[in-house]
Amino acid sequence: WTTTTGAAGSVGQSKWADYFPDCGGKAQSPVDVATVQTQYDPSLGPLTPLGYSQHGNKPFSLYNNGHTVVVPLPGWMGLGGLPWQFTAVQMHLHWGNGALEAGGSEHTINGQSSAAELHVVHYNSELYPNMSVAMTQQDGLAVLGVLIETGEEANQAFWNILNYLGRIRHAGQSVSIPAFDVQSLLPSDLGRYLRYNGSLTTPPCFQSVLWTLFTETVKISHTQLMKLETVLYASKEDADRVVMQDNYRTPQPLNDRTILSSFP
Ligand code: 1SD
Ligand code: ZN
Repeated sequence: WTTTTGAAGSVGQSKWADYFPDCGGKAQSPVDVATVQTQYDPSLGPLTPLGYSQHGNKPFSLYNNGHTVVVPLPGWMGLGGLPWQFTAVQMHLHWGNGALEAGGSEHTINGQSSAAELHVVHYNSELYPNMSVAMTQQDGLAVLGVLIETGEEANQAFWNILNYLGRIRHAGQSVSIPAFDVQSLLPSDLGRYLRYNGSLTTPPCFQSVLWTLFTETVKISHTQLMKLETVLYASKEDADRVVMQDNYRTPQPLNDRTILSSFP
């Protein structure tokens, strides 16, 4: 499948289902959240990131996989507050194309895109042995989604990633970076979120994800967003340069799903 970069990418998305049948399924992600149609579920308590701040001073790595920048996460990081124990696997970002006011997030709220979106991917380590097995199971994964907007000030936590993008401009490259507090990338209010069952937003689009989308957004500066949107290439070092942009999937039909909210 082609990368989601550029116009070819958005055309490409409509063809995913030809090669990956699940991409045409009834419980796909992302979705648009119509806030008036969400349903308050008082049983949804605050989520607790476990060990996110204990990086142990072992360096992280940063990897350009040709469609996003990925930070693999150590296995002691996990999530509490869900029906099973989930172990962190990696985090990555989705963004737009450098145009002012252009979208970049995958999830949208009342039809509005945000500039970018952070995903922290976890697998159900209580029921499954690893990510590859879990991603094929209906209750296999939990992904945290954080909507990113631009603000006046630089977000110091995001420099921990953005500072090093220049070292992995080409697809396939990776670099070792100083470890940092992963929780500092998340919004401060982890008690207000939306919850629904959906899928991976890239092929094979398995419908295995319990999605949590925080309602509080995080802010990065315009300069930081521009770095994210212009520094990386989706192409390998020896190939013609293709800037890695618009690596987000557009919202998919909600069908018969209900989006729950953790607050009234
Ligand atoms: O797009 C990512 C994809 O790169 C991969 O990380 C996958 C998990 O194996 O997750 C999707 S996503 O649904 O988290 N966007
Ligand atoms: Zn993602």
